[in-house]
Amino acid sequence: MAVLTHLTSQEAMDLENKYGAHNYHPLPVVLSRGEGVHVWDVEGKQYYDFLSAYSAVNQGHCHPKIVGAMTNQSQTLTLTSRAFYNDMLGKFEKFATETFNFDKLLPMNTGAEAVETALKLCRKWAYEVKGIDENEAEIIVCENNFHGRTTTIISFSNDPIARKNFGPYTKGFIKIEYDNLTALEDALTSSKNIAGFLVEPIQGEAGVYVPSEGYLTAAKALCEKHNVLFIADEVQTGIARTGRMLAIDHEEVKADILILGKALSGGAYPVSAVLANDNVMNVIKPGNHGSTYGGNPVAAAVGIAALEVIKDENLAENAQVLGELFRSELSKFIETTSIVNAVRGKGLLNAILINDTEESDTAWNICLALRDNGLLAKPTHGNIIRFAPPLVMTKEQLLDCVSIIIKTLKQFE
Ligand code: IF1
Repeated sequence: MAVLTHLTSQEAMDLENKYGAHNYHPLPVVLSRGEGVHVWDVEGKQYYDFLSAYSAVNQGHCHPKIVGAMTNQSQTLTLTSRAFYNDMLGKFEKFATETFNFDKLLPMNTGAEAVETALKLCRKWAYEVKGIDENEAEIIVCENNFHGRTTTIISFSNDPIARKNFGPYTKGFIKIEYDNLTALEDALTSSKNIAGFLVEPIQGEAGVYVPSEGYLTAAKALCEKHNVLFIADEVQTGIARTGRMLAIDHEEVKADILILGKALSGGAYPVSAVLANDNVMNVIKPGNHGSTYGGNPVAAAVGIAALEVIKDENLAENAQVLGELFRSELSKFIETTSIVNAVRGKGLLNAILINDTEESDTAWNICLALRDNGLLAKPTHGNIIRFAPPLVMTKEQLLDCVSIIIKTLKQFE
């Protein structure tokens, strides 16, 4: 078989099953094109994308401005490594630090790399600025977190599937209950070696858990009181997804270390970043950290275009308005049905709780039926289905999707 022949969906799935590692269990649909809020499978069927590659495609699939920037730069200069300067990185760093109001940015590629970078940065600050004894730094994290899949990150995960048989695990992390300020204060006072608090402003993978109003504000204040860095992982919640540029903006909280990824590139190219002010970022010296592709010219061009699209098209405002409409429509339906217990979320990061056990396959079967009805979504844990369409969706399209979702849910009543 020539490598690039057209495949049927089944042929494509068979190839992946035979030649690919089985590290995923995808919904059985094979996509071959994306544009805006729509994707098409290899047989040409159109779907609404209600996952957005886990909130990476906030700007819509194949956004022309982002693809144009990527194409132009790819025909000019793709990669220099950081052994030399390039003419794009500084522009991206300036634009992004001004957008998020930080002194400096450290560019990486994936979200997990950015989380790892933030952890290293926090530890080095702890030893060289706070004065914690070397190798004694502790970072507080939350139960049911999701920050990526590297060995250190899964070391502080409590998801057995993500963690089991990948030991020995990295030390130096204290787990506390999410959205529990007493637990945070207890952890902060439990040791003089606390360096940072790493938190998702909304726990995405855990099931779109929105913390209590004021939690992030109070948590930041507690961190300040104890000279501990507040580290916001906005890889999934950032870049306008929740109705503000950052999810922590809903409470006007400023992170000491901000982690971005996913929609920082609009889903066109791996781009992630860690932002901090000089009092933190300047502990990093030449040779301390880096990556071959981190800050490459294509990533920089794509990152600039992706942020410009968010601003130019007012996507945070659109996410806010359409998110309220989505939850309002679903809430009305929930009053009339037995199959859904609740809807929750912020902006266009939402989830519904299916009225069945975590172990049931009802949520999965609902997602199969949604696929048949022209909308793609996927369960997070067991009985929770996440809904996260591209932020470029129109009101008419959203209402069309709401009717597809309700029609599908009724099939399971
Ligand atoms: C997969 C989950 C979501 C993230 C937060 C860091 C990262 C992620 C808050 C790491 C990545 C992705 C990973 C992707 C599916 C998706 C995901 F289901 F895995 F948990 F969104 F909830 N911080 N989340 O959400 O970024 O290294 O992946 O670029 O692993 O299948 P990454």
